[in-house]
Amino acid sequence: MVVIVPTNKSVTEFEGLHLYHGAISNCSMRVRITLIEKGLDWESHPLDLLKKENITDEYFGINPNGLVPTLVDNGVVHIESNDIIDYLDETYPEPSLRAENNDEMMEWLHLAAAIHVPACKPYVYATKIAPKIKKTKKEQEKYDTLQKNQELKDFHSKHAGDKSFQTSDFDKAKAILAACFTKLEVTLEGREWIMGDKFTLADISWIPLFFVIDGCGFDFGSYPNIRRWATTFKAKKSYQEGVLKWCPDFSQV
Ligand SMILES: N[C@@H](CCC(=O)N[C@@H](CS)C(=O)NCC(=O)O)C(=O)O
Repeated sequence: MVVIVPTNKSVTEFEGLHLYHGAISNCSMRVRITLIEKGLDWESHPLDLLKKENITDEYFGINPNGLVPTLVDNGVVHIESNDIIDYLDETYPEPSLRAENNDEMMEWLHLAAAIHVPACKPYVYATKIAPKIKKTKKEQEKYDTLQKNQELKDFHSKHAGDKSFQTSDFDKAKAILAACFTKLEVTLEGREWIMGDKFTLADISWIPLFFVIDGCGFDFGSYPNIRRWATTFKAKKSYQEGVLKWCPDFSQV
């Protein structure tokens, strides 16, 4: 659980579940799917990342990294999407989204979290997002003042101003993704879901990753089990309402 003491105290007054999220954000998709699977009511606070609505004093006062998603549960602020979905399943246990083998399930969540900055973010920015999200000089100055997280500063400096991602950044990201999707492909052999017969947080963690990376043109031709898994989850209401309602087609972003 990653709980934040916000400097923007307005959120501490919130009652019930509130989600700050982005339509095109794979990390936000995880939390939306989980809330829908659980049948929980939540108040939506959408932020348009392409309009840089996350880069404000108000939002950095809630999420100190300026990232979506942020969940506020009765005034308590939670960040980190994989921790949020784990928290939601523990706090609102019905229906359960937990595998019998909790350790193995959590490894999938930790893996998704671990590859976010080294692989997912550079792949998505290099293929699609970076040119659409260029900051003006003024916006860059604002970001540099607000952002204290060095890993995120380093990442965003790679496409600041006239700069763009190097081929080596992209190749490294693609190699990490290929290794992880190969592990997923092998795991899904003979299984409906990542952990077997039950749909769990492991699927919820990886479905949005598949959705955005596929939308960025990654070739899933040699991953038949992943394509079958994708067809199965595409029929779920939580996918239609948690992903497609907000972002009908990532390749069109
Ligand atoms: N580890 C974080 C990563 C969150 C993250 O990077 N969110 C992206 C959208 S998926 C974002 O807010 N990007 C805006 C930015 O980098 O400034 C989590 O899992 O919640």
